[in-house]
Amino acid sequence: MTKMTIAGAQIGGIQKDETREEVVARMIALMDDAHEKGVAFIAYPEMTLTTFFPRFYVEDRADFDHWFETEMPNASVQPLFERAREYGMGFTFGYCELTPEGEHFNTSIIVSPKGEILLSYRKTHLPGHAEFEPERTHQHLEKRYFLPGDTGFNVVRSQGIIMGMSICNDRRWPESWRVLGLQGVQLVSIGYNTPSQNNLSKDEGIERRMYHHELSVCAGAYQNSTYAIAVAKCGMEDGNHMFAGSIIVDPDGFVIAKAQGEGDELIVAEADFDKCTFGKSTVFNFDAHRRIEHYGLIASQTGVKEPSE
Ligand code: CDT
Repeated sequence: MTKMTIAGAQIGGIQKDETREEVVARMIALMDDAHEKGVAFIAYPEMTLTTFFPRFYVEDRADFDHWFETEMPNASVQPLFERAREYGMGFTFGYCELTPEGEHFNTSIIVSPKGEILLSYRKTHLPGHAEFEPERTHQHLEKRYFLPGDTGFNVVRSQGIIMGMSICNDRRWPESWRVLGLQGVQLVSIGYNTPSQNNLSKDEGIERRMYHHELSVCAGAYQNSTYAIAVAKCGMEDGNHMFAGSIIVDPDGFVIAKAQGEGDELIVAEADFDKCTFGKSTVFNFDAHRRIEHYGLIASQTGVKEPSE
């Protein structure tokens, strides 16, 4: 029997000139609050340490290397690691990783209550585009600044359960969830930065975007019988709005905690990980019911091929 109090630490907008130290102080304030509430595991968003810079274009991408971390942990985040160790709290957060080989990834890590990095995940599904597109009102240049992740979706045992990660756009792809589900995942943490502005469709307002976010996380959790924490960096960043809507979802696909505002905010839920067993042993007993002989296209074909007329 594993029960645990889990939390999502939503972070309000981070402006361009905010320092890592200032952001880490905000993260620690939420961690202090979480500790008072008995939280054992806390999830922070995608790219927690900096503004969501892929909205800006630079010709020479090296000019943006200052948004990246060349080691983890480093001096800026050390106080967060120390506070978590003091509290015996596990955590996860996202940051931009620049490897010694000069590769750029959108990364997140799971850290044990002892402060050890147990798992590193590099974002697989990079939305947006690689070049400046003048017809867009807002640029989304993740494909310019990051390589597609090379880790795949892995899990780790920590704090008595099986944990895994996705990052932002990954939550919309059932394939991400299923690969984690096939490893018995019981808690998926997903950080996100989702711009509210729409570039190419006037019909798609914030309500629809929010619905698609919740739909994706609830479906992923239900169909793999896992808890999920989906946590935003949101609000206004340098004049650009990103929606909030951080949620914790149970293995039945129900939202059990939800952020009310668009600033720094803690959402907390009691998780009983035994509840993962029901779905995993009945309707989503993969071993009993999956038919992999019919799923080949999923792993062999990227785009749609329609039949000939
Ligand atoms: N950060 C991130 O992946 N955001 C995307 C925005 C998609 S619209 C270009 C998301 O899926 O939320």
